[in-house]
Amino acid sequence: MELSLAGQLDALAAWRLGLDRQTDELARFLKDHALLDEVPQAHLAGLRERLASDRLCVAFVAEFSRGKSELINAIFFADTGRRVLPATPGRTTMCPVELGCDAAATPLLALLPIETRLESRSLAELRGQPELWTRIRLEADAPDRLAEALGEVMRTKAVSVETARALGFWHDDAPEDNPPRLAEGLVEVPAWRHAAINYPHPLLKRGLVVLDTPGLNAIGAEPELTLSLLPAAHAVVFILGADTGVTKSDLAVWRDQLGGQSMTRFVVLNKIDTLADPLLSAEVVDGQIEQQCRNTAATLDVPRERVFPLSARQALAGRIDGDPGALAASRLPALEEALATQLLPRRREVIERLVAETAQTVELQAVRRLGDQRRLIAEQMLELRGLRGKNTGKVTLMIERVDREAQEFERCTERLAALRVVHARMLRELLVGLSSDGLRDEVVRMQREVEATLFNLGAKKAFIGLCARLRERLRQARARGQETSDMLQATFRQLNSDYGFALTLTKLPTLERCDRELEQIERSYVQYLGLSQALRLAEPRFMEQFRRMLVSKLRMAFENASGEVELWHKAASNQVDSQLRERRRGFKRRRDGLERIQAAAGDLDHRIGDLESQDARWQHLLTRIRGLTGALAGAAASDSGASTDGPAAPPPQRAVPPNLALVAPRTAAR
Ligand SMILES: Nc1nc2c(ncn2[C@@H]2O[C@H](COP(=O)(O)OP(=O)(O)OP(=O)(O)O)[C@@H](O)[C@H]2O)c(=O)[nH]1
Ligand SMILES: [Mg+2]
Repeated sequence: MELSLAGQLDALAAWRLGLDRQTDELARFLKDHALLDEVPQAHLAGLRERLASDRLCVAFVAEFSRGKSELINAIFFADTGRRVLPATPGRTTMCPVELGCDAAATPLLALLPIETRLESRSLAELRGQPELWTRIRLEADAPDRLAEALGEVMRTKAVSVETARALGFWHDDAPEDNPPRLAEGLVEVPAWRHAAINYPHPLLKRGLVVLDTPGLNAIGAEPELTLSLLPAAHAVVFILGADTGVTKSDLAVWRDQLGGQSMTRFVVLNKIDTLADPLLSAEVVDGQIEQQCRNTAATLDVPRERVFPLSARQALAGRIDGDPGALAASRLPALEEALATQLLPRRREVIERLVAETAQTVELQAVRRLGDQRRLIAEQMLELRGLRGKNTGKVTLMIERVDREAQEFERCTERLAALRVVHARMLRELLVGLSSDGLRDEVVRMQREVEATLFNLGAKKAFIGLCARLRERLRQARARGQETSDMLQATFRQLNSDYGFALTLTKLPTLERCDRELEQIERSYVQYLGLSQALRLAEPRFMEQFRRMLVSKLRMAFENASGEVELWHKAASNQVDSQLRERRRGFKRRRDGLERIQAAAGDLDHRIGDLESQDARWQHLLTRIRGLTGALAGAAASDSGASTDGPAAPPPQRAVPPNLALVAPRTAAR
C-alpha cells in the first residue's frame, strides 16, 4: 500500500493543490478588477482553508488483543525494520493513540495524564493547553529508541480503588469489568488519557491521520472516543481474530462504538495464520477462512467484500524480512488496495461539492456586479445615441434631466435606511434561535431532566427531547429566514421598479449541513446513552464532561449555520450598497459625458466609442470569470467517479484533524 495509497494520496494532494492554485488565481483576478467584495472573498478564503487543512482520518477499532497495533505496524512502520508500536498478548495499548504528521513540528509523542479526567474539560478543550501534556521527542531514524519511547502508551499506574472510581475505571455495580486488585488493595489504571504522535512517515506527511484505540473496556472507556474521536474519522478498520471469531464482546464494540457512525467501515479477520493446520491441505484451510468471512459478514451485516482475512503478524514479518512471498501469503495487500481505492474517491466527493458550490456563488456575485455595470453603460449609450444630430440646447435639457433623475433617485436612501433597520431586526431574531446561549440553555434543561429521573434512566429520552427542541430551533430559524427573504424579495422588486435598481436576492441557505451534523450527533449520542455508560451520568464529574462535550459539538454545528445566514445577509446588503454606489457614479458619468459633449460638439461619437469599448471590456471580464469559475469546478469534478461504492461519506465535522491540532495547537479550545 505504501505505493498505491501513497500514490493515491499524492494524486489527491496534487489535485487539491491545483484547486488551491486555481482558487487563488480566481481571487486575484477578481481583486485586480475590483470585483472581489467581502462576501465572495470570505467564500474563497474559506475554500482555501479547507483545501489546506483537508486530512484523511482512519481509525482502528476492536476488542483488546485483536491485533490493531500490529496491523498499524505492518502497514506503516515495517520500513523501520521492527515492531514499533507495542503489540503484545493481553491489553497493550492503554489509551487512544493518534498518529499524524505536522512537518512544521519536530517528531514528538505528546501524552495527556489520566488525572485530567478528574476535571470536566473535554479532550478538545485540553488540546489547546500544551502545558498539561508530557512531551517526548522521538528519534524517527533510530527505530529501537523510537519503539522504546512509544512504549509509553502501555504505561499504567497503581491507584487506590477510590481514585480508580473517580477516574471512571471502577464501578461497584459492574464488578466483572473492574481491573483486578493488586497487592495492598491498589488497582492498575492507564497512566495516560490520550497520546498524539507526530511522525514523519510518507503517508502521514501526505495528510493521513491514523487512530489506534485501546481495546474496549466498556466501563473504563471515555465517552470522548465514541462521541468525538470516532465520528471525526472518515473510515474505520474493525478487527476480529480468526482464532476467536465474532465474540459477544466484539459484537458489543461493533454495535456500541460503531453502530451510530456513518463512516466507511472495513472489517479485518486477523490472525489467519493461526488457522494453518498441518493435518489439512491449504485448500481446505482456505475454504475454512472463506466460510468464516461469510459468517462474519452475515453476523455484522456487511457485504462479504468488506471483510478482509489476513495476518498482520505475517505481513509485518514478511515486510521486515523483505519476503514478498510471505507478504502475499499474509493477504494484507488486499486490504491496503481497498483502503487506497475506496477511501480517496469519497474524500474527493466532499471537496468537489464544496468547490462547485463556492465557484457557483462567486460567479453569481461577480456576474451580477458586471451586469450592473453593463446596464449603466447601456443606459448611457441609449441616451447619447438619441443625441446624435441634436443641438447643444437639447444637451442642456438632458443635463437638467439627469440632475432631476439624480435628485429623484436620492429619495431612495430613506427607503433603504428603513429597509436596513427592518432587515437587521429580522436577522437578529433569527440568529438568537441559533446562538450559543440558546444552546446552553437547552442543554442545561436536558441536564435537569436527566437528573430528575431515577438512576438517570431517562437520559436517552431527555437527550432525544433536546434534539427535537434543537431541530425546532432550526425549523424556526428557517421559517424566519424565509420571512426575511420574502420581505427582501418584495422590497427589492419595489426598489427595482421605482428606482431602476437591479437587485436580485441570492438563495436563502438551507442550513442542511447543520441538520446533517445534528443528526450525526444524535445518532452517536443516542447509541451511547443506550449503554451501561448512561448510568455513569449519575456522577457529577462525568455529567459535566458529557455536557461540555455536547455543548461544544452543538456549538460548532450551529455556528456554521449562523455563519451561513450572516453571509447571506451580508451579500444582500452589500449588493444594495454597491448598486447604490454604482447608480450614483452612473449619474455623475452621464452628467460628465453630457458636459463634455456640450463643450465640444464633435465629442459625441468619441464618447459613444468610449462607452462601447468599456462595455466590451466588461463583456470580456465576464467571459474570463465564467472561464475561471468553470475551470475550477471542472477541475474539481474531473475523474471523481472512480471506484466508489455506496453513498458518499458525510462531510467531516471539523476540518483540522484532532492530532495535528494538538501537536501544533492552531485554535484555542472553546
Ligand atoms: N498469530 C498472530 N498473532 C497476531 C497477529 N496480529 C497480532 N497478533 C498478536 O496478537 C497480540 C495482540 O496484538 P496487538 O496488536 O497488541 O492487539 P491490539 O488490538 O492492539 O490490543 P490492545 O492494544 O490491547 O487493544 C500480539 O501478541 C500480537 O503479536 C496475527 O496476524 N497473527
Ligand atoms: Mg494495541
